[in-house]
Amino acid sequence: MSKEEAAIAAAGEFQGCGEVLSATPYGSGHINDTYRVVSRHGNVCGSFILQRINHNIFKNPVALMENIERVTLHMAGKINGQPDGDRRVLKLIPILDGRHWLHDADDNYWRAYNFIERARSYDAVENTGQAFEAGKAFGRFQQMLADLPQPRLQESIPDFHHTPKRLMALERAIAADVANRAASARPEIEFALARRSLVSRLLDADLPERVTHNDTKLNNVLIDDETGEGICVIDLDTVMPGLAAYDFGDMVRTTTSPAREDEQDLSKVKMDFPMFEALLRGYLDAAGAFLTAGEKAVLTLAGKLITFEIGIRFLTDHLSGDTYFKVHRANHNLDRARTQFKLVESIEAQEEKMERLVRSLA
Ligand code: ADP
Ligand code: GN1
Ligand code: MG
Repeated sequence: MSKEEAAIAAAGEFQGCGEVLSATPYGSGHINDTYRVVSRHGNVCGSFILQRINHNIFKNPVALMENIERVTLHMAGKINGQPDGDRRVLKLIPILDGRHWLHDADDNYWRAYNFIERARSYDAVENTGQAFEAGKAFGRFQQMLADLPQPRLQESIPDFHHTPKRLMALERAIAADVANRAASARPEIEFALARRSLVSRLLDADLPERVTHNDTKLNNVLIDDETGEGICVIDLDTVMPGLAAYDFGDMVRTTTSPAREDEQDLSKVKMDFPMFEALLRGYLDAAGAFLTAGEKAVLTLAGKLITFEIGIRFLTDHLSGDTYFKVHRANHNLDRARTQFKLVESIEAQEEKMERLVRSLA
């Protein structure tokens, strides 16, 4: 059975799916397999999103799905009654027995969401309006989850943003050099090791734990085609306890550079200051009221540190023979690491100006 055939078979298990016509790979994520499923009810065709959860990476898919159930229900309660409410939060579709995931005979875990129509995600930022809207959407997301009732969410990936542990993993990968790539990645390895003093700075800052998204890439927010609003935050696998700074940091990484994450022409990669300003304004518009002074004080640092952290992770995966992130060409993870490190340099060059802006607005 091909991957698409397996997806079509899985799609047929979800309630109200009708007659499944097709399942087409969708989006540009690095971990899960995402499909847009088209199905027919009588003469009417509709779409939904189907995802196969990568359980080599998410070791406890049921715990992950329980987190998503709680989070989507909580947000739906807040959004209930708002105009366009059903496009503002993901809604899980149940299977016939009422559960929100399917565990198939091949040990795959699947889930399905309503398809948010008339909106799309962007892999690279195009204008300051998008940066503002992305910042605002993720800020609102944190705000809606600030009063999520106990118990604490489960950690879908423990130590996900523990940068010192990410650096230790890089050091292990350099020493093991299983793919024999360390020699050709010397400049990137040196770049990373020269910045070891950076890695513990957020953990040392004594910041409050919150419910955070933890994967706030620009392409994890859907932008409304007509109004340009950041209408729905998606990709909820890593929603778990974290620091607000992790989310803002990953927004800076993906929403201030006009280049894609794997751009090979490094001259195109930079932290664009007007984008940063728009992103910051959008984020503070939604989150400024609940963030503490300590959280506001680390926003620039967060941008640099989280960009550095993801760079370390791409480099580690390159040295380990590309076992974690999906790759589509030779040296793909190395190219991704290079863009992150170029961005870190660009942030370093503008850090004082960024700091001044944060102090004036936050
Ligand atoms: P991944 O973990 O692979 O990044 P995502 O959940 O981000 O998976 O989905 C991949 C892409 O599919 C997104 O960038 C977005 O374009 C699209 N997408 C995901 N969920 C929806 C949805 N409910 N409605 C419309 N498009 C969606
Ligand atoms: C992965 O699933 P996706 O593509 O949205 C990764 C993130 C990285 C990102 C880099 C679970 O996100 O942590 O920042 O790639 N997700 C996981 O693009 O590791
Ligand atoms: Mg995604």
